[in-house]
This record gives sequence, structure tokens and C-alpha cells, in this order.
Amino acid sequence: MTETRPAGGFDKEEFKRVVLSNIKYIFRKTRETASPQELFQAVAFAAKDIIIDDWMATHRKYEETDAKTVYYLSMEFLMGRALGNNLINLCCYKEVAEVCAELGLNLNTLEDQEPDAALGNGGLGRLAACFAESLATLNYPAYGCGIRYKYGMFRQEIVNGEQVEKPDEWLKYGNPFEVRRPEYVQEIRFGGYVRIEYDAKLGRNRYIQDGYQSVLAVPYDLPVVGYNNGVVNSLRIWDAEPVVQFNLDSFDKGDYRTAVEQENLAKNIVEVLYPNDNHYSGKELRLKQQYFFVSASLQQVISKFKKTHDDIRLLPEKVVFQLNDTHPTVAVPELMRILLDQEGLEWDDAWDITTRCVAYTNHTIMAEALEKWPVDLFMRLLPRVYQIVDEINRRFNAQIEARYPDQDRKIRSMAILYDGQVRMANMAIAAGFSVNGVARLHTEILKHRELKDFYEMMPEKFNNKTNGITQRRFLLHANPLLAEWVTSKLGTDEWITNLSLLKGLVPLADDSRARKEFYEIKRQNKLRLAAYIKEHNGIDVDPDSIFDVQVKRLHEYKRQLLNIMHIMYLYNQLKANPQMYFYPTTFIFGAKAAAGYKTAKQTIKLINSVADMINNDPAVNQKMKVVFIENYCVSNAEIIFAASDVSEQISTASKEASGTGNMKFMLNGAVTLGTMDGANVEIVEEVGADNAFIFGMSSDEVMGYEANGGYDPREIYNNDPDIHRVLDQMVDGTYTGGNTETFRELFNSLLDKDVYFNLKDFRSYAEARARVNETYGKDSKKWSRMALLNVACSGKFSSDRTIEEYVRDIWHLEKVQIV
Ligand code: 26Q
Repeated sequence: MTETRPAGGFDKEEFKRVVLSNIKYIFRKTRETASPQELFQAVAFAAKDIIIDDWMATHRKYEETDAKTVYYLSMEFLMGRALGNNLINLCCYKEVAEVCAELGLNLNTLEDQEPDAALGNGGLGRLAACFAESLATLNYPAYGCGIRYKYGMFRQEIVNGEQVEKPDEWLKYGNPFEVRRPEYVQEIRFGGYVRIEYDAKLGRNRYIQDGYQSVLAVPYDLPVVGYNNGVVNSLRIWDAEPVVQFNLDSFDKGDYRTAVEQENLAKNIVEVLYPNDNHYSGKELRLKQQYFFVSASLQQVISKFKKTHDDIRLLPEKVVFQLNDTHPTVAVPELMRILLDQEGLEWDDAWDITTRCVAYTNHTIMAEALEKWPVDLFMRLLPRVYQIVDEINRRFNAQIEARYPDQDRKIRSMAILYDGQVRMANMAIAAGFSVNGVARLHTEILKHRELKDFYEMMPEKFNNKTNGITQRRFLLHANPLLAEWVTSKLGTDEWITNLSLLKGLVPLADDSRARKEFYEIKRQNKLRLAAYIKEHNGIDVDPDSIFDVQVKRLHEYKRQLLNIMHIMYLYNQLKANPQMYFYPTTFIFGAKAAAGYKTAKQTIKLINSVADMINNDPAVNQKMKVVFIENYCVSNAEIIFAASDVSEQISTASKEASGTGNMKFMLNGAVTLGTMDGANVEIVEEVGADNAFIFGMSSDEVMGYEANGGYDPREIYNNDPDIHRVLDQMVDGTYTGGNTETFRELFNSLLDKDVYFNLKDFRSYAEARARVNETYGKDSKKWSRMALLNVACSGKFSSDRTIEEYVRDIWHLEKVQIV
């Protein structure tokens, strides 16, 4: 279905020859003796051979045209697997599948050998990956800059209903797509002190960092293949190596200690991704990671720029840095440091350049996610950078005071240094020329509440960029049956690069044959997921039941707890009233909890305990099943979205900045059951309120209660017997074989404050979910119509659209034609 390769075409016989030669020369094996992993690698290396020429041509062209380039600075890139998507974007997926078949191999099975590149937690990291892919597909010069963590997001196992974290050894067998680039090595300095020296020649002070420890940053490039356009951009991830190999001859104690320390620094710094999502932890190592990759990226960009330009003042014409949340905000003082100390610029010139090169994206309003570094830690680790932060702060405060004389409150809310802390968001906003939220509602909340003072002082910086997802991965690769169907119905596959064309499917919603075909595809995908669940969980699920799915990071604000409480309620109902109308439903969860997040881990345990009980109760298990899919990650997500009927997007209104899973479900024909939060608002706007199930308090109501110290959950508990019973069942041993303490903290948090309004929204949720059940069960025509319209109206949520908006409003890049 994908087009065949342009420029040179694809030579099947040649590809087969290369695969066989790889098996022999890389692994010293034959087709028959090679392991599945080796076979995967042999094919991956053959694919890389195809990529290499385009990759080199792309960068030659970028240099020739001296095109402006965006550097997307991100602590996280949740890329998932590369082989399948690279082949799709090279337009040779089908041909490679044929070659594999001729060799007696199955391409899908080989793809399953590839570990996910899980260098991210959730939404923010996956967004970076979608953006990288869209940038390449849209012919824009771009680099992703990040960290080559030795261990990515942990692998989750469920043991006795509880999450156990296992190391993610994604590099165990090597990564066939990466290229080490030692020629771009950079030195990164930590600690020590700053010596001030008067330079008579310059006629001013020079600031010299002494007594520091260094590490070497060595980049590895991963190809980011554009769809059918010959573009291959790079994801540049930095590894750390010690400056000098440990010197055993050294008898000098000082040298010996420094050598050991530097070796340890290098080893620790890129060891592991912090598994926190939407939660700050003020760990020194995290700040080291941030400075490490930011400094390496900036140094390299500047030295590259200087090779072809002699006026550093022109940097903003050629370079823009996008900060993916505050995590890389140390780029602001680091760029200043390079311009001041290395390039010898005056403050005002350096500041002018910096502020025209840096833009900031905010991904959350959750207070606990705000990065604030203790001043003493910051100062100790980055003494020179801290001096610059101090000066940025001094000047920014002067600006605030000039604008708002005698209004201390403004300094309190906007200063960068306050209360012994470095407030990274404030620095990003003060220095960035653009500040954007990630969905319309989110940006409005930033402007009028969270960042109100900043917005009032500098409204021109604020703008919205509603998130998006790449249809190449989340439809074309994840759901080949639906992709094929869409192409045949539209009579073109141009939707692959222009998702708004899906609108052309709208008339089919009233065509009963089309609806039937459409739902038969959903059924096929449900069979595929059922097989996955059988293999990985050992549970049989009914493909004709409703697949009602909540997959996302586990967080209280996302309210997996509301979902499972409602399932407990339904179970009570069904037991008490076996004759009641209920269409069989499979409730599916997938979620990782941050390793130290107790409430989240208890919620996982509760879901699994309820699942155990229900799945083994013959009185109900023909009607309902609960499945917790272990190790939710990009590769199994692709299977899950394609198979879903109901998309649970039930965050407390105002808390989910955007959400992107919601878009992936929609694109695959699941109907949203959700609150008016994040991008759900825009999803409903696109598909129409009739084609979604919306419930719960609005963000204004939630924020209204919050302003008044919350609400009283006990009133609901005392007056609603169904809710009362569900809560009591958490602590009366019903689901724990008698143990009353397992879920005590969950119970207490619900009754004490219930800061996420679980009880308050419960009835409204139950009512909406009953409508879901009725509609699916009694009006399949209406359901399939709704599902189909969701696909047809999902065009806005392509990351191609998002990227074009970033380019138009923030980055101002030009497309570069490669072929
Ligand atoms: C910060 C400090 C120390 C350690 C970890 C962190 C940290 C790590 C990850 C803080 C936040 C994150 C991730 C946030 C995130 O994924 N946010 C999500 O971003 C998506 C893309 O914009 C949105 O769709 C989601 O709504 C938002 O929750």
C-alpha cells in the first residue's frame, strides 16, 4: 500500500543479498543457525545501509543551503522501535516483508525482537519522538538533542498484583541504527570555583573555572527518517566517558582521587532515566544530567556555526533552541556563558542573542512538577553558570520593579531566584521569546491563572500549540488493516502526509456496508490484542465484548482510581441484580507508576486485586473481565490503540495539559469517554459532542472549588450508599482475603480531601459509562457511526499540523528539498 521508493528504487535481490551477508559477516552464522535477535539485526543493518545514503545527502544539503535549524532540547525521546517505521518511511516495508518471507522469515516476528528505545516516561517524551518524525517528513532541518541513557524506562513486572521494576537493558545486543561520532566529543565541567582575572588586553575581567571535574560527552546519532522524501534527520544523544582513562601509575593521591571521581561521574551521569512523570525530584544527579546534555549540545552547535560564519551575532538567524519543558532550561545561562566567556561578548549583546534563540514549551500546571533547584546545590555544581543566573535574575527583577514600582508581590511571583531556590520556569519565561502551552485550554489556564503575572507583563510571548501525533506510526504502522481500508475508501494514500483528508470518510458514516467493513477491522484488531493478552497475561478475553481502555502513566490526577472504583460498583450491581442490562465489557488498564510513588503503586495493586476477584467469579466473568497489561510501552500501545472501543480520558478537569493518547485512540476509531480537559476539548469540538461521552466538572468548577479549599467528600460518602459501599470494600478485606490495611491510604485520601474530585465526579461518570454500554449494546449502528466519525475527524491531531504551527509562529524554518 505504501509507495515504492523514489530515487534509485528498492532492489529486493540486493537487499536479500545484504541480509544474508550480514548474517555471515557480522554473526558468523547462516540463515538456519542465526538466532531471532541476529536475524532482526541483519535486517536492521540492511535497512541502515539504505538510510545511510539519504542521511549523508540530507546533511550535505543542509550545509550547502545553510538552512536555519531547530534544536529540540529534551531530556526524553520515547522513540519506541525503529525498524518497522524506518521501513515504512523508506517506502519499502512491503518489499522487505516479501524478502523476509522468501527467506522463510516473518517481518512482524523480527520487529518483535527489537527492544523499544524507551528514553522517556510518557507524553512529553513521546511528543518529542512524534515531532522529530514530523520534522523529517516535512523537510525541516532539525536535531533532537538528548541523553543516551544506559537504562531507559524500567520494564514493569506484576508480581502478586504489585509493580516490580526491572532494568531496561535496551543496549544489551547493541543498537544497529546508531552511529557513534567521537569527532564531536565535548568536555563538560562540574564543580570547582570561579577565579576572576583581569585581562589587560581585553580591558576587562575574565572568569575562569578552576578545580573542576570533567566528563567527556560523546554523541551517538540515530537516524530519523522522513516519509517518502529522502530526508534523514538526526537524533543526537550524548553518552558520557571519563576524561582520562584511569591512570594506575599515578602515585599522586590528589590525581588518584580525581581520576576515580571523574570515572564515577562519567559512569553515573547517563546511567538511568528518572522514572518520574509530572513530578519533580530535586536530585543532584538530575541537574548533572541536564547540564551535561545541554552544555554538550550548545557547545557543538556553536562550534559548528563558527565553522561557516564569522559573526556570532547572526546565530539567531540560523539556530533556534526549543526547550521541552523546563528540564533543559540551563541552556539559557549556558548559552550566556559561552557567549560571554568564550566568545568575549558584552552582556547586552549576549542576552540579545540568547533571548532570540530560545523558546519554551510548558507541559503541566501541576505544582509538584515545577523544577526548583536549591541555590547551594546549583552554585556548588555549576559555579560560573550560577553567577550568570544571579545576574539574569538581578536584571529581570529591575525590569519588574521598573514596570511595577512598589509591588513586591510581582517580584515574589516572577523572580528567578527566590527563597533560596532557582525557579527554572521563571528563567525559561524571562529569557524565552516564546512560551507555549500544549492545548488551547491549557494555554488559557497558563495565561489567566498559573502564569498570569508573566502574561500581563509580556503577553506577546504567549501562544498555543495543540499537540499532535504521527499517523505514520499510530495508523499506518500500528493498524495496517484500517490504513489499507482508509486508502481504498479515499482512493488515495495522501492522508499519510495530509491527515485532514480523513474528512473524506465522513459520508461513509451513513453507509452501512462501510460501517460493517470498518467494524470488522476493529474486530480483527481486537483478536490481535486478545492474543497478546493471552500470551502475556494468560487471560482469555471475549473479542465481542466492549474493549474499554485506560492506558497512560499512573497518576492521581489521571484518576485510574475513579475507573477501578466504578468497576467495583458495577460488580456490586451485577451481583445484586444478575438480570440487569449489561453488555459484556473487558476493562483494560496499562500504567507504570514512578518507583517512589506510593499511592500510584497502591492503585495498581487495587486494580489487580479487583481483576483477580472478578475474573475468577463465575457469577460475572462471562460479562466482565478486568485486565492489567504488564509493561505498557510504545510497542504494545500500537496494538492496544488499534483494538480499543472506548478511550478513557478521565483526568480531573484542568490537570491534563493536553494528553496525546486520546488522539491515538481517536485516530483508530475509539470513542472518547472523558472530561472536558486538555485536548479532549478540541477532540469534542472536531468530532461533535454527539460522538463522545463527556462527563464531570468543568475546569472552572474545579478551580473554583480549589480556590475555596476544596470540597467535603464525606458528604458524598455519607449520602450515597453505592459509593459508601465501594469505599468500605477497600478496607473491609473484600479484595484482599481479609487484610484491611492494604488500601487504607487510598481510602483515607479519598475521604480526607479527595483533591482530584473522584467522589464528586463519580455519579456523572457512572451515568456516562452507562450510556456507553447502552449505545454499544443496543445500537451498534450508532456506535459504529460514532467510531467511524472519530477517525474521519481526527485530522487536526496530526503532529504535522502541530509542527507547521511551530514553524510558522516560532521557528521560522524553510523546507529543504532533498530529492
Ligand atoms: C522533573 C524533575 C525531576 C525528575 C523528573 C521530572 C519530570 C519528568 C517528566 C517532570 C515531568 C515529566 C513529564 C511530563 C509529561 O509527560 N507531561 C505531559 O506532556 C504531554 C505532552 O505535552 C501532555 O500531553 C500531557 O498532558 C502532560 O502530562
